[in-house]
Amino acid sequence: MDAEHSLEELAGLADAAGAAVALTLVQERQTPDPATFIGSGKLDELARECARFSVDVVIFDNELTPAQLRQIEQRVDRKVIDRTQLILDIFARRARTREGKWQVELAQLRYLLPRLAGSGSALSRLGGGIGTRGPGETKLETDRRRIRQRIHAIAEEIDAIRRRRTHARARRQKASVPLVALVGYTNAGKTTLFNLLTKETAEASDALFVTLDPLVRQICLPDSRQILVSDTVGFIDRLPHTLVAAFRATLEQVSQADLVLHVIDASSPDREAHVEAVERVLEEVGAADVLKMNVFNKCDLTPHFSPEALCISALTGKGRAELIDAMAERLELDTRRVTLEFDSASAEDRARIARVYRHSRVVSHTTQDGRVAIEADVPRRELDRVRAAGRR
Ligand SMILES: Nc1nc2c(ncn2[C@@H]2O[C@H](COP(=O)(O)OP(=O)(O)OP(=O)(O)O)[C@@H](O)[C@H]2O)c(=O)[nH]1
Ligand SMILES: [Mg+2]
Repeated sequence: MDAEHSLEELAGLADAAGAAVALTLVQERQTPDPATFIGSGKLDELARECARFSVDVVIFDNELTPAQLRQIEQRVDRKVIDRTQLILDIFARRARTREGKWQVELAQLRYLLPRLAGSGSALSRLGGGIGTRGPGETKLETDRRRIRQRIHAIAEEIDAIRRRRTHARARRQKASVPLVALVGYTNAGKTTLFNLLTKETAEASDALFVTLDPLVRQICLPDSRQILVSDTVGFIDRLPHTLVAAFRATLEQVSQADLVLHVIDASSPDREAHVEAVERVLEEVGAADVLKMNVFNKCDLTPHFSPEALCISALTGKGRAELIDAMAERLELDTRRVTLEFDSASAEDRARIARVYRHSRVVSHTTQDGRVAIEADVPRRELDRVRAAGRR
């Protein structure tokens, strides 16, 4: 994404954080200044403009080092934050559930910890080389220790939630209901589509990062099979790493899905860059290998979009039936032909045989000397259990 579009997106993010953009400054440089990121002259200009527009806060589109942040803050005499902090701030505002709040706090603390030394603390105002000992340092150390303890406590809570989720997942696999995870760039229309598919009324809005907490609902396919659909947090270009790490439990659901439905805003001029950003995050959360399907949304705004692509409008409902058909087909097609052996004297194996008939298309069934051999097309999500039976 070029600087101009990236800044437009930053303005959208600022808006989502409740800030109004007073002015925008761009600097073209081969390499950033190691001390102040932007050049010295540009920094003076920034300080002047900040005073002229009575700016409260300066937002950098790039991630700044703790030292750069401090330097710039001193020179412009304003609060300075970077893109990562801005996104963390939005997430903090939006988090609703306990888990969501914890995940955001964890990300914020992890981001804060290495930056704690500066931030205009009493220590740096003592001036000169003072500060190797003394009250300032003691306070800093106490703060650091407290933050580390808090990080530890939160991480444990999140872990507990994650374990419960693993149990829920095990139950789901037992019931063998396939899970379709909606993913996509923020504002692509995931929640609108989720509502269209599930007849839910989750909040969808033009602001960025409206959805943070994962939602899962069951829907019924035309062939009366059930599937689960999940809506989750949107992705963004340069999604802060601390956030990806903190939301790992949430995003892991995506890597466990039977099908990832990548919702793309077909009307966005940055469509390609958004698709790439989403694919990078999918890789980062270990979901690159999950069966994936692209769906182009907002086709009411770009009616002449590629005819080969799956085009829908989550807003008007156009393409809903086609999408459901395509999902059903993908979920069914993704089967493996295997030959399974069972012991007809074992009650466990008889239950497994019943299960194979329930979830697979059986090609042949032969019995000889108490051994049952079944050749069948087995859905991928059943394979693990099937293999467990085969290994015995
Ligand atoms: N014109 C048009 N607008 C749409 C369509 N689908 C969604 N929108 C609008 O796009 C905006 C974002 O929709 P959401 O469903 O909140 O998007 P999201 O991907 O869930 O966004 P986050 O949860 O914030 O990441 C809303 O204003 C929707 O009304 C569509 O098919 N056509
Ligand atoms: Mg949403």
